[in-house]
Amino acid sequence: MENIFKLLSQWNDEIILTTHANPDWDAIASLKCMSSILKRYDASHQIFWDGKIPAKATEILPEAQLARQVEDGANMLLLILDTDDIKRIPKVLINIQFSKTIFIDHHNPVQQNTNGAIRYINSQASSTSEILTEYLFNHPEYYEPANAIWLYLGMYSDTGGFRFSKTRAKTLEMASWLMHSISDISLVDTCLYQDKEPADILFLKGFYGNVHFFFDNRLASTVISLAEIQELADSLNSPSDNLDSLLQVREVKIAMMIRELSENSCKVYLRSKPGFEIIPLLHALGGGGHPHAGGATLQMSLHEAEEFMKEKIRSTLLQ
Ligand SMILES: [Mn+2]
Repeated sequence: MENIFKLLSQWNDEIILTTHANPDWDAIASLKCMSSILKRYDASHQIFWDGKIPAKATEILPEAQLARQVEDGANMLLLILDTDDIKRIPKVLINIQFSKTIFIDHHNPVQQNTNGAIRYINSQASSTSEILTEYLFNHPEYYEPANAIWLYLGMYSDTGGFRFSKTRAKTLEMASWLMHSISDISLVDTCLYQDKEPADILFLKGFYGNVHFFFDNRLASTVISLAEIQELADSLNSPSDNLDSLLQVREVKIAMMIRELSENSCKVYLRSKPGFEIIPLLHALGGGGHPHAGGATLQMSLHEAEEFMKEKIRSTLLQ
């Protein structure tokens, strides 16, 4: 980590700062915090993001832009936060040859050949926000107290409110340190729990209407066809978050939602309880995520995908 920050502080050319597509609050907080540090270094940088972005995030990071083609990356440094998977960054950046590429992330590593990239991966950390907070804790000269609320929100959301298994003593120590600079903690509620669109509520009709339980209630599964959400699709905010409510059923270990993308492709979303790590299965299917939350795209019809996934889950996870 020290080496990475040393390199950044000495970098004379442009830095492109980015994160995974559809940035979550951990990604947004990390971009915000890293941008403040780069400003302190007087390092010229642009923030690129892509996909679905929470409404409030554009207020927090007004300088962030939708990712666009870079003419010549040869002198540029690409700094990627909150993923170690080059396939998850904005598509227009994937095939550009940058002078240097740096990843800072907390997910369990996805093994990939990204020649010569510098990686700081701390899989023990709850979030990228936690990693950056720890750096600032040790280097308070770069700390921007106004960012405390966003870093707290990043940690809070990636840990489901300090409940998920990656929550450790260090997480709470860092959160508690940030609290000294937070004047209005209710922003957490505003950003995370009062951010829905009417479409998000209407979506629940199909979501709950199609739930079935399998394998002695250890799998809860729901499917959403294109027709069911046609009019809602554009306004939906992370509908897979609703899977958490299926895990509230005592016997359920795995919750699954399959969403039809076209006649022959579907997106599978999985969530699971501790002791049931879904990530090896998702990696095997070409997808990714966290040990207990993630997804993959399958080239199958909705019905085929559900049968296929039920069998995979039964044979690999529910033995
Ligand atoms: Mn994260």
